[in-house]
This record gives sequence, structure tokens and C-alpha cells, in this order.
Amino acid sequence: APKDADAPIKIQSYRFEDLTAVQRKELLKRPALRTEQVMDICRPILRAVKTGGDAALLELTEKFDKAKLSTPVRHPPFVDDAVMAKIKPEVKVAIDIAYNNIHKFHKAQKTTFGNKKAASTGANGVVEAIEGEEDGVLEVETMPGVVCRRFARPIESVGLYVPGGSAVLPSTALMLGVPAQVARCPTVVLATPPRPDGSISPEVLYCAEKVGATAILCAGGAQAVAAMAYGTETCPKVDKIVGPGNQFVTAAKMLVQNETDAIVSIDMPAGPSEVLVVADEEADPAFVASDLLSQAEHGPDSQVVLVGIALSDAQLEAIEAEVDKQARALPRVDVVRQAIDKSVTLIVPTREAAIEWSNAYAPEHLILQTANPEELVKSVTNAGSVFVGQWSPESCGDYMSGTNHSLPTAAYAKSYSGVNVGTFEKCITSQSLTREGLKGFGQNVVDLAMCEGLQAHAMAVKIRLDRLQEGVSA
Ligand code: HSO
Ligand code: ZN
Repeated sequence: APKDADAPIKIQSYRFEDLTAVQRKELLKRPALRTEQVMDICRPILRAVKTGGDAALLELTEKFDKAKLSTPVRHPPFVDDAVMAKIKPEVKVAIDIAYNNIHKFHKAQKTTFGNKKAASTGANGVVEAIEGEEDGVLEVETMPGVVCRRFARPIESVGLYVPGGSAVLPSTALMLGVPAQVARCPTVVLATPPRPDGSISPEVLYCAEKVGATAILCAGGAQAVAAMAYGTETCPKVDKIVGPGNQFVTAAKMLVQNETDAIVSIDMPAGPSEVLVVADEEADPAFVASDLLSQAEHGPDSQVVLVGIALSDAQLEAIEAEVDKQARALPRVDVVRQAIDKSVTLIVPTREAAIEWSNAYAPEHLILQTANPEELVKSVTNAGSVFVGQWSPESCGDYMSGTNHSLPTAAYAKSYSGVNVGTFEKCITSQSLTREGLKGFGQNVVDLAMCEGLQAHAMAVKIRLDRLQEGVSA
């Protein structure tokens, strides 16, 4: 039943000391996703597109997005003067600045991929960046005459899922498109659901243009995932599908990933967006509340956690009053109310306990509104992205600073990284042995191969060692 509009918009609060071990474990949990049910809905959709191609895709787009299209795929250029005229000048400026910062930060990730090649040391001992293809080559001579290398190559064809629906997300088009562009992926399909009139938001079109997408797939949901995973008459088949989406998109991504005839990988399993804010007695209650609400407005399932370090009752009440006051002024107050209803405030005794809780929760976003926030960062072991200090709201990372906003949720920050340039590359290793290299450890290879009972392996080395021996005696 809809809550009465006068009911306080208040986060349930707990004191760490009052909780049992079982209760603590409960509080760390995310709401269970009903993946099985959703997968059952997705399976026939995937099958339809796999066998029916564009015709099936267009039919599903008409059914789910109410858009009647003649073809699902658009090719560049995506924008012309008419499209650009629909974008507010200040929005264009904002997109341009965001693009530049995201590009700068992601470009820098290429050269940190591996160490610099020793051979590239310049005249005065300065290590020079290796241009172009050789970006980030890692090279190690493990034994004399044995050189091992690791180098990155772009994934040839990638699919970027940019959600539509309740909000248009040009920022997500940038967050997925820029690292793909920096990685130099040759084929970049940007999928996004069309509006009922068949159009795509001009801001998303502009971002697709800027990141150099090679095609736009005007489709959403499981059907878009299927089109990219299998390919259709007009949609290129991709090798990896990246980007956030609703539960259908997520379920479809998980399904195609397991299909041996699709051979497609995904970035990570995505759940509802989350934030954990750590605040101390000195934190500004209005700032803390605004950060909690910016996450809550994403959706009724959004997870919002406040961890207060030894907060006085007065400080906690001040934050709660701000949450209530600011929430009521929001157009998405109904969404916010539902998210806040499921949210938690936890009062812990110390800074150490706060970070320990955060590490156990492994939040997608971690905001530190405390004294010496940089000091706290050193103890962070699990988080998607950290917002350090009171002047670093999550909104800046969502749009402008340069970090990626496509991040692991549902405690997957324990093992996954957010989207980055590496998401769009794979690493290839190589080894080059000289005669001396082979001679050096050839017998050791033979011995291990024989230990494993793999005589052909041993032979591949022995035959060469013998040849080198002949060379010496001849
Ligand atoms: N906070 C969202 C990203 C986003 N926010 C897009 C605004 N637009 C998930 O990280
Ligand atoms: Zn956001």
C-alpha cells in the first residue's frame, strides 16, 4: 500500500554493539535477485532472436518498447545539425568536459598496463613511452636467452548496453564508449532502447558519435543482448557485452555468457546501484544526506548505507532531518522513499570499525566524509570507487571527474573491477628463446614432462637439444 505522504522519510538505524553476529550478517546482505524466474522469461526471447534475426528483433522492440522500426541498426554519422539543435548548449558543454576527463583518465590506464620496455630507455636514461601498438608491453628475461612478454590487444567487437527507460543515460554511453575507444576496439555496437516514436535521445547520439561507435543497435532488454551475442543480418556479432541494465539485461547477459555457440563474455553481473557513506561527528549533515539521496533516486531497489563513526544523537538527528527535508523536495520522492525504506544506518565506535564494515559490505560507491579521509583510503580493501572527503560527492564520479561509473555491485567489488580500458582488451603473452635459452633449461623441461608421463612434450625439446649437439660435434 502506498505510504502516507506525511510519514517520515527515515533510514532505520542500529548500533553496532547491539547487534548479534547473525544480525550483522543480515545487514551486509543485498536483497536476493530472483534470477531463475527472470532467466525463464529471457530464454524464449534469446531463442527468438537467435533463429529469427532482425525480423524477430523488430517484433520484440515493437512489443516491449512500443517502437515500430524498419531496421534496428543505425550507422554513423549519428548526428546532424537537426540532432545537435535539440541538445541544450550547456548539456553539450557538460558532455564535452566529461568526455575529456574520462578520456584523460582512461588513456593513462593504457601505459600502466605493464612496465616500460627496458629497450625503450632514451638517450639520457629517460624511459620513453612506447607509442601505438607497443603501449604497455611488459618484458622480462626470466633466464639468459628466455624473453617473456605480455601485450594487450583490443577485443575486436564489443557491445555497449546503455539503458533507456525511466532515465536517459548519456553519461553511461561515455563511461562505456571512452574505454572502448581508448582500447581501439574496431567494432563498437552501442545498444539502447528506442523511444516509442523510434528515436534515440540526441544526447546519447552525440556521445555515440564522440566515442566513435561503429553502429547503434536500437533495441533494449534481452532482445538487444541476443542480437549482439549471436549477430543478426544487420547487427554485428560481438565478442563481449558490457554495461549496466535492468534484471532482464543482466539475466540475458549471464545466459549468453554460458552458451558455447555464442562465445561471448560479459563485464560483470550487475545488481541495483549502492552507496555506503562513512561520516563522523564533523561531517556536514546536509552533505551526507544529499549523497545518500543521490543514490536512492536511482531506483526503488537502490541500496543506501550510512556508517556513522561514534555519532552523537544530535549529529544523527541532524542527518535524519536533512534526509527527510531534502527527500521531500525531490521529484523522484516516491522512488527515494522506497529505497530509504530498505536502507540502513549503522553507528560504529571507531574509524577502524567503519572501514571494516565497509570492506565486508564491499560497496559499489564508498564516500568518506571524515577527518583525514586519505588516511582511511589506505585501509579500503573492497569497493568499486571511493569518494574521498566532503568535497567529492558521488555525482562528480557519476559524470565528470574521469573515473568510470560502471562499477561492481552486490559485493562483487570483492573480486571485480569497474569498467576500465582492460575491460576492452585481452592480454597475449609470448616467449622468445634463443639456442642458449633452450639449452639452459631444456633438460629441466624434459624431466618435468617425463614426470607427467607426457613423452611427446619431452621429445619436442629433446629433438632440438640433439640438433644443437650435432651442430657442436659437426
Ligand atoms: N550512480 C550510477 C551511475 C549514474 N548516475 C548515471 C547518474 N547517471 C551507477 O554507478
Ligand atoms: Zn548516480
